[in-house]
Amino acid sequence: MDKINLQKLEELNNQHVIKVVEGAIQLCKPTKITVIIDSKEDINYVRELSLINGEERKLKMEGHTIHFDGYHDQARDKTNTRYLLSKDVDWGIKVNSIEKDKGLKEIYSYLDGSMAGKEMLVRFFSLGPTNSVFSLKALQITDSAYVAHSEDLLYRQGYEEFKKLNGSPDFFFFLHSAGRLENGVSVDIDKRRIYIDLEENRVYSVNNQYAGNSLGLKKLALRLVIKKANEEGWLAEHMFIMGVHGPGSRITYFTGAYPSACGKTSTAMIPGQTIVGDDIAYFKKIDGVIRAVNMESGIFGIINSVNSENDPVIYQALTTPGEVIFSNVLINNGVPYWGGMKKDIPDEGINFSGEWFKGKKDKQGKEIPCSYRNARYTLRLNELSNIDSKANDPGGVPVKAIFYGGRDSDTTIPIVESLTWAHGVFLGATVESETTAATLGARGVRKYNPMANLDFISVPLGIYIENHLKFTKDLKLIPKIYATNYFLKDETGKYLNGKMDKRAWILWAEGRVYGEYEAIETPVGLIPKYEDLRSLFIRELDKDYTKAEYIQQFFLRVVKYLEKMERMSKIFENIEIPAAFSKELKAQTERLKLAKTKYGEDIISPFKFLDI
Ligand code: SPV
Ligand code: MN
Repeated sequence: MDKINLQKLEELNNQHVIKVVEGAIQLCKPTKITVIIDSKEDINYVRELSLINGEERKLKMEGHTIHFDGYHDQARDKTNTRYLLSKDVDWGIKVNSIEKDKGLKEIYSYLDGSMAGKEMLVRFFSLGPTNSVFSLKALQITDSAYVAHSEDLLYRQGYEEFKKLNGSPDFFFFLHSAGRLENGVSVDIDKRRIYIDLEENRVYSVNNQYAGNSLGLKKLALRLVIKKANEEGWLAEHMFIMGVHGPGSRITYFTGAYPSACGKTSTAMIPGQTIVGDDIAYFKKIDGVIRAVNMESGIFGIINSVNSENDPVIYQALTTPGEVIFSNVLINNGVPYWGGMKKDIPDEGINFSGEWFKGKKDKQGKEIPCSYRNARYTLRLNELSNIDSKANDPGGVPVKAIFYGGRDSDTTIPIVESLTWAHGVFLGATVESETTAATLGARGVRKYNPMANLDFISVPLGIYIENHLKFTKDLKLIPKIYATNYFLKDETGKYLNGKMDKRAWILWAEGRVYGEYEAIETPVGLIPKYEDLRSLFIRELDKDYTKAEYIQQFFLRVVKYLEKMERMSKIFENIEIPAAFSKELKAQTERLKLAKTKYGEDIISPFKFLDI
């Protein structure tokens, strides 16, 4: 390392940082080492490097670039993401793990010399706002300028934050190598590994570039942070945060968890509201109030179906000058195109499969779309006109309501308010969702996904749930909890709701926070009254909302719900869970059975519950 770079490291006065960097150098054997600090010049250096090394290419629009991930590296690889464990664990959920010594040996062998002929970048970030009780420190070492550039758009700079550690080892460490590149793309995908060491607070990732696999600070950090949060009594969740704009100038902060590709970003981007974050939130109790921060400062969002109607604010950012990384879309003549953009798509160009033409088939004979279903854009939140004024507030925002939901085509109703906090935790912990293109593997398979966080939970599920149950102890104000479902379908497979209907539901929930709407009590919780939704649909969406639509959407599908309760009982019967949670499961099952007997029907009209 040259003198200037060494000096940058030494100025941190932290022997632990030096030791970690030295270890990474010895292992990866880079040809050049560059330490990046919070300065504009350094950040710009990374951006330029990504163009020089070919991981990104300039597009026509100023500030826009394209990055391609390998054809088989288009989503999170759950199979090769493993915890390094020195002894067996029983977390009550499926844990992908490898014996620590064996795993380390394997990943060290892939990382050994992985940066020969390449440049190692040493980066410092803050997870959460800087100068904040929420802030955690993260050290990222990578040979991918694309990874480092993405992190500049998605996270807050942390070199100055590291100085505040005063020599302590209380930071996370992420070591990544994209491995061998061809055309700026990782090629040794069969040797892709992501190994998480919860004891050492570090993650190794090799032979990949897709951000969910490569960026230390995104889902890799989340796993480390969930463990830390659970030990310290706070929460780290797979959640958006938004300001919901009620009547007058009232802003009410909501958070919400949905599995990947199930509507987190589109909810946080509902027109008329303001966004704090779209993916990962930290929650702490401060002076008797739950406050939350976005641990990120940008969006790594799914681009398919972003168009001027569905998401005008993001569409504007994607079609005007400004710093944006497009990934895995179609490029024709320096212009990006993607599915569902509501514009004519050219018949040829370059995409994630290389040279592309309309009708091109993969090895199985399946047509290759112009953009991959999980193709993405990366940008800073402050590129967006609807960023909330408190998005970077070190004290976070006060949380008044929490949403949970999944992609459920046949069981759960569009929105229901929990009866109590414990019932709400139960609703969150029993989320089921059909799989999407955000992870590799089959799509559309119903999977249990507690708090939409299953992939990242790094402690026993019972402890995770217990931590949620007791989180509201001694609070002045307990947030309301809602379970939502945007994906209910009729028998012919048609969605029962329009994409924008969630705007009416969220404003109903906002009014409920202030007791402005009455609700109907059903066995699964409190649902909106028809008249209230009708006036919200007119006010917010200029849409006539018929009684027939309401009934079809809010029919209580008792048999389906009971089947779901049975699936849940099976899942939980072998897990050590808090008694308060088992009580909720039993009570909801009993209420459903009672309703089934009382009404003698498999599906019950919401109006029937009005006379209870
Ligand atoms: C998700 O899949 O939940 C994402 C994208 O937010 S990533 O985790 O980075 O793959
Ligand atoms: Mn996510």
